[in-house]
Amino acid sequence: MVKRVMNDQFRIRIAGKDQWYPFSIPGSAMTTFVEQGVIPDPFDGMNEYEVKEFLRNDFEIEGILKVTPEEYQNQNMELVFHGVDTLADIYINDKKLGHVENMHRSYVFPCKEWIKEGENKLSVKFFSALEFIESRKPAKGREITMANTGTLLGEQYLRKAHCMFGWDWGPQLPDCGIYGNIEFCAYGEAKLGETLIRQAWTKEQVTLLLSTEISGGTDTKAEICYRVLDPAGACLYHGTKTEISIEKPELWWPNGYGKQPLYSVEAMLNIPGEEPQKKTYTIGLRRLTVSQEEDQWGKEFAFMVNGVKIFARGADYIPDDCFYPKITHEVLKRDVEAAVYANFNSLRVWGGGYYPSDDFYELCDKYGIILWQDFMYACNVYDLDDAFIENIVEEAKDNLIRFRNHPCLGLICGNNEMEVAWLEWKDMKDHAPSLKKDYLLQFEYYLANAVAEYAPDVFYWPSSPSSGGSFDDPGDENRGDSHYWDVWHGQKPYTEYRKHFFRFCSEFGFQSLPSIKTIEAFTKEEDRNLFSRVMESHQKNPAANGKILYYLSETFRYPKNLENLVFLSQVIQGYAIKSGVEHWRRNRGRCMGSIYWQFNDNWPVASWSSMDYYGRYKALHYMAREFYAPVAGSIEREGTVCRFWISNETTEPCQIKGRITLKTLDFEVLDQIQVSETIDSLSAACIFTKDYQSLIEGRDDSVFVMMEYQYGEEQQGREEWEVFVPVKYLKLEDPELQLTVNAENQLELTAKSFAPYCMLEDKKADRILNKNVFAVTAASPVTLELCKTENALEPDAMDAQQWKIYDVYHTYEQ
Ligand code: BMA
Repeated sequence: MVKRVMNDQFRIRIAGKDQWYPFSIPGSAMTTFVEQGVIPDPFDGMNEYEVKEFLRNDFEIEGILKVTPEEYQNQNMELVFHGVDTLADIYINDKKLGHVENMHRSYVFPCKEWIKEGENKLSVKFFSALEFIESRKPAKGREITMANTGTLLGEQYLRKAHCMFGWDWGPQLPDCGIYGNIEFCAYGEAKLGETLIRQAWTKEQVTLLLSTEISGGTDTKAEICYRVLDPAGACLYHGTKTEISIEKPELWWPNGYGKQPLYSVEAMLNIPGEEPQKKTYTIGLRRLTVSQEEDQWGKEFAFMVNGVKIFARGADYIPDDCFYPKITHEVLKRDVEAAVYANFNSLRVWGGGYYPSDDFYELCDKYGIILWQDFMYACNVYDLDDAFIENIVEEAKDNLIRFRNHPCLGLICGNNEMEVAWLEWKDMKDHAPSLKKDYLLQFEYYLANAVAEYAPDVFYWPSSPSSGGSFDDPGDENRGDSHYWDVWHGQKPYTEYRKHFFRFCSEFGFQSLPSIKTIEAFTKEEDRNLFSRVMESHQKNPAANGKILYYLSETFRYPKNLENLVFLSQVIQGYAIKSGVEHWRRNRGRCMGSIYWQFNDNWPVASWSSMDYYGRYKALHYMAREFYAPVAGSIEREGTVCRFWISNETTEPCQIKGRITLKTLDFEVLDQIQVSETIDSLSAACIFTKDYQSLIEGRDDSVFVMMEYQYGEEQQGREEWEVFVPVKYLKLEDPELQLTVNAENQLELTAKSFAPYCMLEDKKADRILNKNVFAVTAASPVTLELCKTENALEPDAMDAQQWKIYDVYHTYEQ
């Protein structure tokens, strides 16, 4: 068996032009022609529009496939294309092997009869997706008239990441190329296919049920044999049995609930006289499903792992780049580490993007991130003709087979927001009833059946949000999952989150501006104004800059410059999401998940993300580390009454020692009580309630309340604070912040008076602190240190000067 990835010695040209340019795989028209200086960087200034026009071209790539005499002896040869984006004809030695039109699929072309010994010319002709969607003539009576905000109409006809045609956070840059790889395979009689690994559980043991496909040959002497290795690499089984029991399995748990031990299963195909073929799968031993028990409110919706119902804490993942070949292992690792940093235990792979590479699933296995995996359909109407049906079923099959064995896979979902759209969105309801019927066929028949066939143990959910499908009130808050956008799109105050008790909130979000360093990367000095053309172009939701200012005005004073506007926009975003999450965690049991919109960006832009395109954490991301912590305190204030809560998402009871204090802004203690409580595992409890009315009378703008608490063996200390008026009315004084480096090479920030929302940003490199966005609530310093994630830069000697300090007092003119 020969299996070779082809990635060098390729070249590319614009169709019809003579000049060739070097091309590497993965690669695309945009990656190459930006690098070659033929087109400008689309992320800089307003260049995206020029680059979009460039993508009206067709392109050709060519490469050489060398086949040795020994390889040529093989009976079968195949070219396998992973991630061809999107419309293309594929040739070997000028013989057309086929036409492809789905970037989400893998295509296998048998090609022995066209291949010769020595050099073979492999070529791919790409056709412009932009031209395709513009020239597509819809079937009569089935016209599609709707596209998402910022998205080009017609993209629903093409199986290409929808957001490549623009979204309300992304530019319209429908690139083309190969973002996966091309493999050359040569084999004899038969080829080893994929193995489905099922797990049958009893109390004490798990039995692996293995079934493997063989393609190509019918040789009855072919034999499949398996090897199972435990997490330490010791062999547990070697032989031909297809039912393999593992005693005392080491359980795989999501992040925060236990370890992620990984076993491996090797499948080998032995054919007499041939070299054995082998595939290895990394698996985790766990039972993972979604529990939908009926209860007093309706029906719960909770990931259940090894019998434990967990509260899902995470965000919605979108493609990391408009240049898909640039979404490398390093980028995905950065993402998953950022998720772990912020105490996520889950991510939702949102349906308007792409299916990430295997690396992503492997990283999520390793770090314990449960995936809510959408199929790639979002906010759309699809014309379900026979060719489309065949195409999407094959797409589902390819991807289900690819990720079904991963322990991180928690759920597969049909689409984003389409069920609810058919019932509630005016633009959607305008379409022909036959298209609405097709919705059911697509998601509740074809794709549901594909899951049942290729990933039979994975929970399937028809849409997000949904109450279970069949247009049965998908917006019902008492069943299934919910998307909530009245805060932000509906411009309601973020206190509204508290009026809702969703069973699982899989989308809710709030925008902010990206880091000033990020803005500097795509603007010239004269563009650095929120309402400049360039800034508005890097904001794809038309009303959003206005909303940022509106929400800001509710809480903060008018900022004195762009830098401070950026900072405050991020703080407001963080605070809004925090208030939603804390409320839902306080209602654990009724609500079992909060997945905020959105985790990341695909270019430098103002958006709902908590981490910007360059991987820079916004205030929200730092705040998520606190509000998503397994043990997290929160203060629920209503007028002058404060309720102090602890949420314990660990599987052990948690012993809390705390202190609740009312202070003046210059740190004078007005009231203090000690608390000591045990919080049950997997629950939330209010540990203290107090009405501060009489204590704050006449000075509500000059006091703050705080809860300090310690827990765990290391007596980790954390705090929460709250004020009784909007921060803009607080009589803040200059805290005269001092940043120093102590003997342990840690940073220490000291303030003379209350300094809410301090945030430190490294002026040079992008460094991640173990804590950021915090208040200085006492005369003693707040101590911070650099995080040493595997990815983070090694700390050089800390230098206080290299940190820019943001704080509320200095955001406005005095
Ligand atoms: C959600 C998402 C996206 C969109 C976001 C913000 O509904 O599914 O469609 O980007 O809202 O508007």
